[in-house]
Amino acid sequence: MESRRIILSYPEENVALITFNRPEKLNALDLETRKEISFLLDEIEEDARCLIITGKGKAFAAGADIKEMSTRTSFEYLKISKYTTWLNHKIENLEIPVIAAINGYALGAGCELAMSCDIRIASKKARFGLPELNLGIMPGAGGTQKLPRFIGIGMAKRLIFTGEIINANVALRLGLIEEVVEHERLMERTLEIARIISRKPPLAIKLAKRAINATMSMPLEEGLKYELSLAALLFSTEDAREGLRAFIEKREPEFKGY
Ligand code: DAK
Repeated sequence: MESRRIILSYPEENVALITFNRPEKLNALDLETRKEISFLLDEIEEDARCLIITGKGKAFAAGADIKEMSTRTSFEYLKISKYTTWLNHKIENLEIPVIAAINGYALGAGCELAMSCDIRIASKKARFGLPELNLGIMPGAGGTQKLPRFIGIGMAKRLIFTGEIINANVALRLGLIEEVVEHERLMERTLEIARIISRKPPLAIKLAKRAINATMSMPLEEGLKYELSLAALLFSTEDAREGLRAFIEKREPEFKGY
């Protein structure tokens, strides 16, 4: 499917790819783009086992669309939160893993969206930052909540207060991203990881993701109880029987998805 702001494709079986498609504006995230992603997520969740998000041109996404923001009121922001804060939350809690393939600038809302993905693979050309304060505003779609969780309170405050833009190697060292690759290898490497994920038993992936996401804000003891209930539940699946049996029989498992 192709539209003005987003390209949705399926580069491999069970792997969906969303590409931000407004390179002339460095893929600035306007409301139309956000709505398009939001509408596509339900379909992708049903049709794919892994989603990759990337950007066309020299940016992943250089932030919210500043021109559009310049006339927006507080009231309007509250009204469209479904497409800002809660869109990121939806991506974070999608039932399939989401990988950000960060090809260039991931600034402001672009960085917030990347932080909402499960895994971040970046090109050496990628740049990261939350420079909202330069504009007299502040991160408003998860930035102040998620950046400290990724890189610690002190470094998050430094980046947010100064608006400093960091490169991919620094982002890797700080723990904001999981891997840096040569620019030309970005999609190849991301697809490699997506392929591995898409061949795992989907219910196990879904519950493992849920166990991690749902318990991050719980005390450890509560998290352990939650994990136990999900881990025990998986023993009722055919895929668990198959995976365990295949190991014992020294063969590759054939997962069916139930
Ligand atoms: N919005 C709109 N247009 C943008 C843009 C953006 N964020 N970033 C770049 N562009 C446009 C430029 O205006 C330019 O368009 P034309 O002038 O050609 O029409 C084109 O993209 C190319 O950009 P440049 O000419 O500037 O390219 P350079 O290579 O020279 O510079 C740059 C690249 C990334 C350093 C520069 O473009 C830049 O500084 N961009 C702005 C980065 C930024 O400040 N990002 C944060 C935006 S604020 C909230 C939720 C979320 C947010 C706020 C509230 N609530 C729920 C309340 C989020 C806020 C943000 O993300």
